[in-house]
Parts: sequence; C-alpha cells; structure tokens
Amino acid sequence: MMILRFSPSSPFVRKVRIAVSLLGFDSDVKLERADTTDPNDSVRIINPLGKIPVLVVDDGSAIYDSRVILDYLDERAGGGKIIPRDAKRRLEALHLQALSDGILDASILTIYEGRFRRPEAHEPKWLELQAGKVSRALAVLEAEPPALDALPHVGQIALACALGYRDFRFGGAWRSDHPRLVGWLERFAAQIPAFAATSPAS
Ligand SMILES: N[C@@H](CCC(=O)N[C@@H](CS)C(=O)NCC(=O)O)C(=O)O
Repeated sequence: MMILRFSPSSPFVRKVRIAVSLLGFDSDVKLERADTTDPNDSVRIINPLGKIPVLVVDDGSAIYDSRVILDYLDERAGGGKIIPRDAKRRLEALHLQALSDGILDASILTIYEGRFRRPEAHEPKWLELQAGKVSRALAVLEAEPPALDALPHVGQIALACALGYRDFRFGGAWRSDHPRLVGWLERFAAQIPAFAATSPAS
C-alpha cells in the first residue's frame, strides 16, 4: 500500500490523485492528511522541504515532488501512459506540465503573500510579478490550447489542476478572457471523473 500525504486544497496533490485514478491505482493508495504549517508534522521529516504531495511507497521511501511522483506512477503502471515515450510528444507533455506548474507556483506564492504577511507589508511589485507570469502563460495557452488525449498526459493533467486552482482561489476570473481554455477544461472534466472527485470545493 502506498501512502499519499495530502491536503484536499493542494493543486499539486490533485495532479497526483488524478494520475492515481487514471493509472488504476486507487485501491493501492491511502490518503493521509498533512499539515505543512505544523512543525511537528512528519511531512517535514520525509520531505525536508516540508511540501506536499509526498508519496510513501512500499519500501518506505518517500517520493516528491508531484512531477517525480507522476513519473514514478507512470513507470509503475508499465510506462508510456501519462508520460509519452515518443521524444517529441514527451517533450510537449513535460513542457506543458512545466508551464502549468509555473502558473500554480505563481498562484500559490500570491496566496501565501496574503496568508503569511500582514496586509500593510504586502509588496505590490512582487504580486504584479506573479500575476504577470499567470497572465502571460494563460494568454499563450489560450492562443493555442493543447490537445486532450483519451488518457491525458502529465501536461494536460497539470493544466486542468492549474485552471481548477484559479477557479478555487481566484474566483474563476480567468474565464472571461479565455473562452477556448474554458472549453478545454469542460471537456477535461467531462472525460475525467477524477477531476470532479478531487475538487477542493467538494
Ligand atoms: N513543485 C512542488 C510544489 C509543491 C507545493 O508547493 N506544495 C504546496 C501545497 S499546494 C506546499 O506544500 N506548500 C507548503 C510550503 O511551501 O511550505 C510539486 O510539484 O509537488
């Protein structure tokens, strides 16, 4: 049995939960809550960075971060499933994952600014820097939305989680200017039941 240290609101955990479902590992993974703000939570021992997701596998070793976990799960499922083997498709998938994870990193830093700094200490330049990353990335994706494979690859999974996080924490403001991405996410949600099942709002 594998153990996934998780929080229901984490979009990086959501990537892993969707991959677990797509690869047929639902009954092999037990969810165990982690509190990354608690200094006594063992998550800081198994991952010195103190971040989730962390997947503890059969031999007790801890795997992080989400990209490494997705790679591990893909191999465990036989390989070439959510990470294409073909070099060109693999690069496309990893590239889309990097871009989507980048949207998430900038979004999370923005949330942490509000969570960990007093309002009078908020730094508008820092928030603008993060907002710029998100808006440029979304504009690039809107101009040419990615494909959606029958079995989504890591990039497509990550993009769905990034858009879902913008809905969850930023009131879905991205939707009005990105109709093609809205359509893409609707298709993803209709095709992949694990997306709704892992919604942070549920
Ligand atoms: N690159 C990491 C990012 C993970 C991450 O930022 N997780 C957040 C929760 S969504 C976290 O654990 N934050 C706590 C912290 O930064 O101390 C991944 O892909 O797993």
